[in-house]
Amino acid sequence: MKLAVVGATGLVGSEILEVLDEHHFPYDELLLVASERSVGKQIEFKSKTFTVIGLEEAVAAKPHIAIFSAGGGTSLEWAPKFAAVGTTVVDNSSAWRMDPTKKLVVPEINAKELSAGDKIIANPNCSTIQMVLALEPLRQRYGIKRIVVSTYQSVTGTGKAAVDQMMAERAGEEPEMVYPYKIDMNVLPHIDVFQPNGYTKEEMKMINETKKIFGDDSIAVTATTVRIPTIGGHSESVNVEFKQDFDMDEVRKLLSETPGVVVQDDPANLLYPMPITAHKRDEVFVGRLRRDESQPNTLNMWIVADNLRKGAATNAVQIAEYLIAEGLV
Ligand code: A2P
Ligand code: 11C
Repeated sequence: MKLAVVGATGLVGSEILEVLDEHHFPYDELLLVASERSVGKQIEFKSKTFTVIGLEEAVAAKPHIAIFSAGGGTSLEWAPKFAAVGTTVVDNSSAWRMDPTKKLVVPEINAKELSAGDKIIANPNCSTIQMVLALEPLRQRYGIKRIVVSTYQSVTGTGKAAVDQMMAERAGEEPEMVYPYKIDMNVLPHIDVFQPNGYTKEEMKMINETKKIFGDDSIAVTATTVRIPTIGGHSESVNVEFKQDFDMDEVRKLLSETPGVVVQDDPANLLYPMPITAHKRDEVFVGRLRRDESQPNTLNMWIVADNLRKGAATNAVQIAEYLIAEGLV
């Protein structure tokens, strides 16, 4: 098993390496790939020294799987080149997600759709993954009519430069601006670029990706995505209207029995999900479960996950693990 990590020097790339290690991922050879700027750079991983290689060299090595996290442009140009030599690409960018010929996969929900012919597989956006994973058992049981989501997203979702901006502001230093405004001590109702309909691209990702993963265009979704000055994870307030009525005890039971989901819902003891406790964890945390008393069949939930883990690295590694386990590579 030859595995390539493309974008190995980035925030998600280094998280992928941590997850590979923690999961005891069964590779025989590991190729660490980045831009020409980083070629020749040495990376220490599991007491070994790896030399970063470029994309041409990585394609020539014909890895069985390449996990990409190097931006949409790199994926658009290079994923087909890997696929052409027989590599299965698991791509973290938004480049292929809405391509009708590509699968958009959260393994716990729809990995069964994958076949050996899928050479480019898309990993959803982080804020979408954590929401759909927590909603899936409830969707199966009650059916979903409409989702209203508002997010509180970590600066790590933007990349290392954004973390640097926040930390420089916090230290009273002159920051290199990544966001249009100060992020520390502030909240930006703006993630990714604005679209002609007034929504941001991040909001449209949540809307469109949710429908594709659930395989149901009839589900109504609306989103407001917001950047807050935190690291550790993305938080989401989700208001979901079901087709049928539900029972609160059953909702808790269904969620607590869902692999990858942890219920933290004990307000009397001040237990609820937070980015600080979700940080570096692979699971999605759910709490503040309560009936929306303003309309029938509707539930309020608070969902938190480490966006670099289940939102990116962990989900991608799980797809790769599934491909190996099912003999699809
Ligand atoms: P490099 O470090 O050589 O720039 P982040 O989102 O944290 O900034 O990380 C982006 C990752 O994608 C880095 O590993 C970066 O490598 C990689 N990357 C960016 N542009 C390219 C490119 N054109 N080809 C290959 N890797 C790229
Ligand atoms: C953010 N969700 O938090 C974004 C980062 O489509 O994979 C991931 C962007 C993507 O800014």
